[in-house]
Amino acid sequence: MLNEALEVLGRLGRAADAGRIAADETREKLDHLREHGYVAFDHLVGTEHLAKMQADYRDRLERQLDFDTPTLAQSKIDPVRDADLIKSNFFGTPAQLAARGLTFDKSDIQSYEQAVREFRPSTLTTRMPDTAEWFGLWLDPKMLPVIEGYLGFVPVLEEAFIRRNYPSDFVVMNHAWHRDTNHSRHLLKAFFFLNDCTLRNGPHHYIAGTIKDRRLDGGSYFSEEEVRALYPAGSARDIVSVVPAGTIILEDTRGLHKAGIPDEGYRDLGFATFLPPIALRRRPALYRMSRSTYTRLTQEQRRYIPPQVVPAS
Ligand SMILES: O=C(O)CCC(=O)C(=O)O
Repeated sequence: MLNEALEVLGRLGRAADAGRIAADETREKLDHLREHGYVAFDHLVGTEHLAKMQADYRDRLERQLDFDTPTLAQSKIDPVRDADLIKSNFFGTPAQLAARGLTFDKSDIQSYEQAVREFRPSTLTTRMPDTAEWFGLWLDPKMLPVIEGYLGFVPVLEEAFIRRNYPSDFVVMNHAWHRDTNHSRHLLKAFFFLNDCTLRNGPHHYIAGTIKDRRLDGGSYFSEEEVRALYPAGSARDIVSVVPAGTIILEDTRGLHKAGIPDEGYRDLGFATFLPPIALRRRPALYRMSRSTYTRLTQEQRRYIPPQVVPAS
C-alpha cells in the first residue's frame, strides 16, 4: 500500500518536473525571440522521424515531380534582353515570367535530372503534402507555445510549402535582403531545414534586432552594400543559419533577411507563415488540407487551421 502511494507520488513528481522543464524551455525560447527576432529549435535533429520526412520529400520532388510550374529557367535568361528583370530581382508572378518566355512547364520535363540540368531552376517549390506527418511538423508542439507567447494570440497557418534552392547566377526575389510585409505588426515564419545547411549550400541570413532598428526600411529590396554598411558580415547581429537538418528557425521576418545563394548542391527548406486570422480576408491560406488529415491533428494544432482550407464533411 505504502509502496503504491510512493510510486504514485513519484510519478506525479516526475510529471511536474517535466512540465517545469518544458515551461522553462518555452520561456527561454520566447525571451530569445523577443530580444533578437529569431530563435532556433533543434530537437528534431538526428531523429528517425526526420529521416522519414526527408525520404518522403525526395520521393515527391525527384520521382513524382511534385513541384509548381511554370518555373523560372535560368537557362532561358538573356542578360541583355532581360536586364530589366535582373535589375528588379525578377520580382513578378510565374505567369508574368512565363509571358516573357523565361519559364519551363510540366510538359517540358521527362525527369527530375533532365529538368535541373536543362532548365537550371534556382528554386523548385512543392505544395505542402496533405498528411498529418507534414502538418504535424509545421505545427511542432514545442514551437506553438512560443508562437502564441510572442504574438499574444493563436494565429492561423497561412502558408505552408517546401523549397529546394539551387545555385543561381542571378539574384532572384528573396535572394535579396528584404522585410516581409504580410502584416505590419504580427508575423512569424518558421523555416524547417530538411538538409544540412552550410555556408556553401545557401544559408538563411537574418539581421538580429531589425524589427525595432528601422534605419533600412521602405522599398522592396535592399542591396548588399546598404545592409553591410550598417551590419558588417560576421558582426554579432549577422545571423547565418549553418545548422544541421532538423533545425527549425522561428523568425519575425519583418526584420531584414534573405536566402543565401548556394555555391554548390542545394538547400531544402520548409516554410510556415503565421498571421492573425483577420489577414485571411486579404488573401486566402495558400494550402489545402483534407478532413482526414485535419482529424489526425491534435486539438492544439487544429486551432491554427482556418476552416476555409478543410472541406466540410
Ligand atoms: O529561403 C530563405 O532563406 C529566405 C526566405 C525568405 O526570404 C522569405 O520567406 O521571406
